[in-house]
Amino acid sequence: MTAACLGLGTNLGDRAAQLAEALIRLDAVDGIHLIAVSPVYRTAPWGVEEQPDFLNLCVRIDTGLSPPALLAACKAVEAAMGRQVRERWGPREIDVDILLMAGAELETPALTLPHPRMLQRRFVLAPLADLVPDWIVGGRTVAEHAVELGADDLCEWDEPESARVQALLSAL
Ligand code: GSY
Repeated sequence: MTAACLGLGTNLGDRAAQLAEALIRLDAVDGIHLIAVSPVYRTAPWGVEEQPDFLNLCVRIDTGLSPPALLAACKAVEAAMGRQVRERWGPREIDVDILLMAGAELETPALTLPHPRMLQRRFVLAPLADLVPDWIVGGRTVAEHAVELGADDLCEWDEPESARVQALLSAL
């Protein structure tokens, strides 16, 4: 089993319900076991500014899957939830990204690990620092990266939506 972290985001529809559904679908995959889920953050859209705010969270898993197989599982969850192909950086029903896999550094056309842009995005680092503050990426802890990135856009704990996700997950 390998420890890994995924980042989830959504800014269309019932966002908390979609985060919970994605987590339930991931946990149902053979070879993926949910270990811990971060709080939910309400975050300013990155990339294209004229779109609704996102809800983001990170999840820690144990997995027996290889990186390409885990990527395929993440894409299958997105497809099963009806994710539409829209403009790059545009709105989306659900996004499931692999951020980190313990001991894995790779660069292929389909997948780069650690995630190549995770250290520049507060919507990734804030929930990730809640989940695995001591994990080392690029020679520093996740918590250190989060502090260094600073706070200049909306990225705040959404208590009601965190509670909704937790309640929906209690079905697990
Ligand atoms: O890269 C993931 C999708 N995405 C997000 C996101 O999840 N959260 C925020 N705040 N902005 C985003 N822009 C894109 S694209």
